[in-house]
Amino acid sequence: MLIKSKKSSEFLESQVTDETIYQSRRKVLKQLGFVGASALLAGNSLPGKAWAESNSTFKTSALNFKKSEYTNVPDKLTPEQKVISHNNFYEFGAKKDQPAELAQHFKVDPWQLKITGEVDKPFTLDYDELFSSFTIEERIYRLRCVEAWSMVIPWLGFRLADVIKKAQPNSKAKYVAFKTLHDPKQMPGQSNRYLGGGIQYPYIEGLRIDEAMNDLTLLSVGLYGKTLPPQNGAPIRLVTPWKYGFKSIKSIIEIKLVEKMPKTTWNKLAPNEYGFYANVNPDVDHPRWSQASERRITSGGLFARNRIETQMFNGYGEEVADLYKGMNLGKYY
Ligand SMILES: Nc1nc2c(c(=O)[nH]1)N[C@H]1C(S)=C(S)[C@@H](COP(=O)(O)O)O[C@H]1N2
Ligand SMILES: [Mo]
Repeated sequence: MLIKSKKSSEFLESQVTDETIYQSRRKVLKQLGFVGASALLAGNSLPGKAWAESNSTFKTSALNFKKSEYTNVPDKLTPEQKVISHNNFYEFGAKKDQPAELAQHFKVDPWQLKITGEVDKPFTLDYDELFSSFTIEERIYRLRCVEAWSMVIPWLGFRLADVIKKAQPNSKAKYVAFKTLHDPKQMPGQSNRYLGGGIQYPYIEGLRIDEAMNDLTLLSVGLYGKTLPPQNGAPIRLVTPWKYGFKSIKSIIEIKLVEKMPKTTWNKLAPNEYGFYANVNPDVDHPRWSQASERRITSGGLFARNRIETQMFNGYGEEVADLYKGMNLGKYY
């Protein structure tokens, strides 16, 4: 069991920053032999952070949407510029500022998203159909990364449940498996293992069917009123706000209903650190850092101190706690 008792002084005066946790996550990859001198070279030879002003060539477009019951939150929104410039998307580089830069030429149209597997009515959505088949609504959710930083993001999207229902799952459909596009020509991290952090691509994720059908579970096609920028997972990505961010898989091409628990990317890489469930839980620490608190990214510097307590299920217990009744969440982390 990974539950540790919290010493209150431990984190209040913490010297732990995202930077150290991030380095620590990379250390595992290093131990596995994936991050070395060439990774640093690959990172350092890139042209810096000026992209935001000068290099943003990808065009997003305004979307029509309706408000939802999930827009009334007490949290302050994370500024759009931070949402689209501080990203985890290892296909475009394992550093936070790399995806925004290296994904600018990513082609999202044409696109095909297949809904398949244990269903009676498999179907495919092309690029335009991603925006026209379901009613798009706005939902403001907290996003809590396993690295102990968080954001508050106004997503646009629709319920995964509606997509799954349309495909008519059969009785063998117990889990849902997701897959990101595999296209090393466009995604440099997929062909350069130093840039891509040693992950085996394509990136894959999974949910239990009842988690997938939960009202909170969103397929997002936009944020801040517009289509998604590539660094945030264009044209369509998952958002499961009560789970650590790595469950929210980006740039999805396949949603497959399956009978057995699917493999997932970070769990394959370090199973003792990243579980299948990955529910946000302040009482179950990561083996190498505490999950009791997090740094909320608002305005202010990238590594500015803005530490808040992490909430069980990221504050969405009312909606999701029932899914895990009777489960030992220290074991099923
Ligand atoms: N395909 C893919 N999906 C991914 C990732 C990734 O590297 N590849 N990173 C995950 C992680 S660790 C987080 S925290 C979120 C970050 O989403 P954001 O950049 O839109 O904030 O995306 C998740 N989805
Ligand atoms: Mo993350």
